[in-house]
Amino acid sequence: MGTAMPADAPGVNESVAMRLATAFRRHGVEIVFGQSIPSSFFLAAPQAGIRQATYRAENAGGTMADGYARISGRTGVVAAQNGPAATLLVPPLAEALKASIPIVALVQDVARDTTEKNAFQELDHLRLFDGCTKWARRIDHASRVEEMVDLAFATANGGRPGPVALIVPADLLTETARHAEARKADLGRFPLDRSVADPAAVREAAKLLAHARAPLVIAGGGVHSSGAAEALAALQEDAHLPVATTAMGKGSVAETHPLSLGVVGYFMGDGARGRALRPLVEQADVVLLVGNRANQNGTDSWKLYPRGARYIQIDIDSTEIGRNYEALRLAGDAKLTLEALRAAMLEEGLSARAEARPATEARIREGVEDWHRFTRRIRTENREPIRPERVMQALEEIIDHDTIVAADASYSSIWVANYLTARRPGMRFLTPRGLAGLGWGLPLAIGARMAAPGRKVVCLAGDGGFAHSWAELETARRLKLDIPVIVLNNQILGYQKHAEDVLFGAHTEACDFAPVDHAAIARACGCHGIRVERAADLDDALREAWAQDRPSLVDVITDPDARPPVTFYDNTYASPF
Ligand SMILES: Cc1ncc(C[n+]2csc(CCOP(=O)(O)OP(=O)(O)O)c2C)c(N)n1
Ligand SMILES: [Mg+2]
Repeated sequence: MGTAMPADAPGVNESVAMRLATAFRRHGVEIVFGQSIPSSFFLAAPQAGIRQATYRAENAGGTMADGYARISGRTGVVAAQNGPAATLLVPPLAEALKASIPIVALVQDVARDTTEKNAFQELDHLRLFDGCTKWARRIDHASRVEEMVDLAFATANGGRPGPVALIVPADLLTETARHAEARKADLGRFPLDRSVADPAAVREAAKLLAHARAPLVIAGGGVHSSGAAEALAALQEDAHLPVATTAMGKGSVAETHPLSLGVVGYFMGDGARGRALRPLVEQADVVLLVGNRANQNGTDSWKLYPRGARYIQIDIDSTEIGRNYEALRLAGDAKLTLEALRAAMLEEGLSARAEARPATEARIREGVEDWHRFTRRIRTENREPIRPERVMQALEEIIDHDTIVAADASYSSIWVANYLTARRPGMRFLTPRGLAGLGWGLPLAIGARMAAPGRKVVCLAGDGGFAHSWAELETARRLKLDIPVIVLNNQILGYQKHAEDVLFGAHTEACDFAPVDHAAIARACGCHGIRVERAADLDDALREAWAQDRPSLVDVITDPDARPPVTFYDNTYASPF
């Protein structure tokens, strides 16, 4: 049996399933992450030019769609069965809602004439998805397919991007719908519509920044979503503005630029790249937030950003502007608004900025050099158990400006933010900072790899988080994705354990695991697997992993006492530096 319905099978070309697939293709969809259901959709999809990428578990599949969207700039699409499968889409849709990533979830529903009868796996999907999507609707009539699909894509990609759920009853999919409405628009990319902030507000912002004593830009993930990295880099260089980022905004400017502070937030403690740069944030008098929702982690529980400063906020979502810091409102797309701001600043005159530049650059250079010196031994010495900082140094040496790094939640995201360098504006570091859920690393990497043919995508995960998505190693193998996965195997829920120790002076028994051989799990799934216990073997193991044409896993036995530079850990443990 084939995997696509023969095009000449009676009624196929006129089925709702086929029309759905055709409409999805019109919106640029080439891949749908799925597991066969809705079957009539997936059997019709190849004829519309859409392939299925089969996940093992729905929560991972939704996250693959997320990673795909983050890298492709197009809508991630995931499909699932009604009931239990649909419930597993809640976590990835919730992450996408918080991180503003457009996903269309196509979810099958029970047949229309069986609703409210305890049909098999019947569930109120509209209520299920209410809290984790921008929009959830059911298609009830064959005549409304095109309209509803367009509404779904416009909602996902329009304004502040986010996830939507399109619910389709199983019986509707096989119904005949003869008169497809002739629609032509491709609404599958984001940002869908670009709008620029009010020119008067842009001029006012330019004036404030041009004449500030100590201005600072803090860029968030919205810069990547808008494709605004080049525009921000031009503003940084031409208007002589220092730029820091959030974890999701990492790579929105090159961290090798002399005016880049790197990532600022809740990890500016001992060993942080940004530790010595904290005063540059605290002493800023005009702060430009762009695509940055000023959340708890990014602001170190709202203690880091200066209280007395004047804020300017560029955001596509006007409800974010001024939420945590009252701000001059620049509601609009980041790219267009940054371009307008740069032009307005050049017009305003930048002599004060140019004069201040050498001193600002010197402070940043000294801070970063200080960090290099302070962490040199921990990054380069071969200690056992292996220090994560040593792993990050090995990774820093093997990646290039085109590599996409995906990290799981917990310490992995922090190691990446702190120890890897963005070498160009637009370099991507994918972290699940919407909700910081464990298990996102590998599926984010899979989605990203599918969106970036020919590019290297590497995944970093802790052993606890990785246990949420082991099964997807088989997915990566089957889909022939050459992703190196590095597992930081400290045999504990590190963040949980260390934070409990600091906050309560004790931790619960949940924090310690029995030993797990992740390399053996990888090999059992047909992937390449290496276990590394000696730091001296690390670089060769990474190179070996990098050279594979299939997924590879490097299981690094790391120091359970190693902590990234979370600020509130300062002075709570013996210095390892
Ligand atoms: C789905 C989910 N469950 C629980 C948590 C709470 N949590 C945050 S960090 C952490 C520990 C993670 O351990 P591991 O993945 O091994 O990384 P490590 O900190 O040891 O490097 C836990 C349990 C979470 N963020 N997400
Ligand atoms: Mg761990």
